[in-house]
Amino acid sequence: MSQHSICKITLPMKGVENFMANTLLVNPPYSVSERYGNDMKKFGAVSEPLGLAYLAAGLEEQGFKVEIIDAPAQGITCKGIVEDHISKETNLIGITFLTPMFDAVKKLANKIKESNPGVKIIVGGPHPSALPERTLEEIASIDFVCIGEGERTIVEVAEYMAGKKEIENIKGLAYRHSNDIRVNAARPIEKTLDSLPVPARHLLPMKQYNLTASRTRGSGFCPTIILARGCPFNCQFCSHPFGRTFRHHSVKRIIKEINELVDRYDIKQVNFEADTLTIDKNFVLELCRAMIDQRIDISWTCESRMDTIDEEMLRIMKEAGCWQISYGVESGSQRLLDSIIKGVTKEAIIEAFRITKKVGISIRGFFMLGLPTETKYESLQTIHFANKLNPLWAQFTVTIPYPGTPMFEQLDKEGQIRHYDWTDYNTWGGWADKKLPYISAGRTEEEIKKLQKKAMRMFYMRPKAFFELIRSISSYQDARKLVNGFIVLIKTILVKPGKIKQG
Ligand code: B12
Ligand code: SF4
Repeated sequence: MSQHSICKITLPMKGVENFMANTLLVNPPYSVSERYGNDMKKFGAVSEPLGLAYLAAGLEEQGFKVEIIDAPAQGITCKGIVEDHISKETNLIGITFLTPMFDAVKKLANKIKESNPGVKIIVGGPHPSALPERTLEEIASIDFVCIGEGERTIVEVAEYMAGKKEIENIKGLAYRHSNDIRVNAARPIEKTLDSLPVPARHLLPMKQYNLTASRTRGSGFCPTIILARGCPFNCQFCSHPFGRTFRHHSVKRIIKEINELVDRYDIKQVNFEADTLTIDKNFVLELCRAMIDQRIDISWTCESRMDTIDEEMLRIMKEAGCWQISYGVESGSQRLLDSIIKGVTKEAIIEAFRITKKVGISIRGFFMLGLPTETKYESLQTIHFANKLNPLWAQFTVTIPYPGTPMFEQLDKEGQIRHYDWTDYNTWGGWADKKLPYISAGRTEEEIKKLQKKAMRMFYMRPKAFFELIRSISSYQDARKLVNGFIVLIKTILVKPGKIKQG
């Protein structure tokens, strides 16, 4: 089957006799250049929409027909989706939706409704989950919003379409009723993650995916497995899409997913996703021991909080194949770390970096610029702190108060949100030239955007960073990625930044 063609499967029906919901799930056409800007687009990740693959697996398990279009990965446009991928049988279309995808989702939903008025459209994901009523108000062509985890909700909506379920009984759903919008009772979080079927990766164009150079070695092909959901911490910029209760898959299930990826796609590396993987030390130790005992020979990366690791854990992670951890450092100012309720001190960060390097695990650091009330001095403190910590890779993003975060609520209440053009809510706004939704008092948009580029130059153009990256090269692909990266950085010195939108 071509990786560019839509993946189709037909399953024997399990419980739905007459009217079948023929569901099409869509990752909307939101291109890598829109996300990262033209200069950085080569480095952007094209990663699998695992949320849709989880939904599809739930639908398949119940005997519903389902297809997935991953528009960015398959290079399919809005017109292409509407003209070539909606069949006479399609009656339910589900679209996944992060805040900056707003325009792409709106355009797609409107076009679908124009040419297929009978088709029902449901959206889900962090943006509509945070603003269900507003999303239905702002996009008239959408019929339903799924709030929170969607595996059970989508199946119940498909059952409703088949006349087997009352809409008011579907938990975690917002919908239109006459001229009103109704929001049903909340859906409880999925307590036992293993009760969810393995994501339907067979419906995704798996070979099209590529993670960034900073997260892969050799080839960029590095699928993701979700190990856990939920996080009890309180970082003010985080929208907690999976709630505050940490839940993980069983080690048995995780090993099964790894083995499936090895068998089907011949993977050599994998990315473990979890809101806070290392919060449960016993779980991490059990997983790593199982990987070592079962001689699972793949290398992996993960993200973690610096106050939830210790040397014993890092050593066994390394032995089990972990070669890189991403840490969210966020700021070099203790005042700002406290104000965003990060819950770590600069000393704890320095110590976490020290032991991670000592164990021999490479580090990717995330840093935020333009936090609420941040001064220019504090921005520079963050860049200097990044240089001092010296991870192998550093990522500097502009702070965006995303709906659903305490930061958004606070700034919105204070009247400090500059605009609600959701498509500009992009953390790469300096590169992709977006109008920033928040700027702290006394600072300008132009300055923050320039700073995002300057931070990268100040970090990567240090001889130490340069030579460590050269030392990390393990293949021809790695070398090519690095050369391209340096060309982009040099361009930021030579070429003036693009015009900044007014408004
Ligand atoms: C891994 C990750 C990434 C990865 C890959 C994401 C991917 N595969 O697309 C990378 C690094 C590339 C990334 C990039 C970005 N990310 Co990100 N990312 C995450 C992270 C940590 C995990 C996402 C994940 O794997 N989820 C697992 C799957 C199972 O969940 P899911 O997709 O949300 O789907 C479930 C429900 O949401 C729902 N659902 C989702 N879609 C639909 C559709 C329908 C029809 C229904 C019924 C239900 C439904 O059901 C699913 C199953 O339960 C989350 C934090 C988090 N915990 O969610 C942030 C998060 C999703 N990212 C976020 C953001 C902002 C971005 C960027 C926009 C940043 C930017 N450049 O400005 C980009 C955009 C990327 C893109 N897809 O185009 C925000 C979103 C906030 C918001 N209001 O939109 C989050 C929540 C982090 C935060 N700040 O709080 N991200
Ligand atoms: S940013 Fe990470 S540690 Fe902080 S609340 Fe969100 S998931 Fe938890």
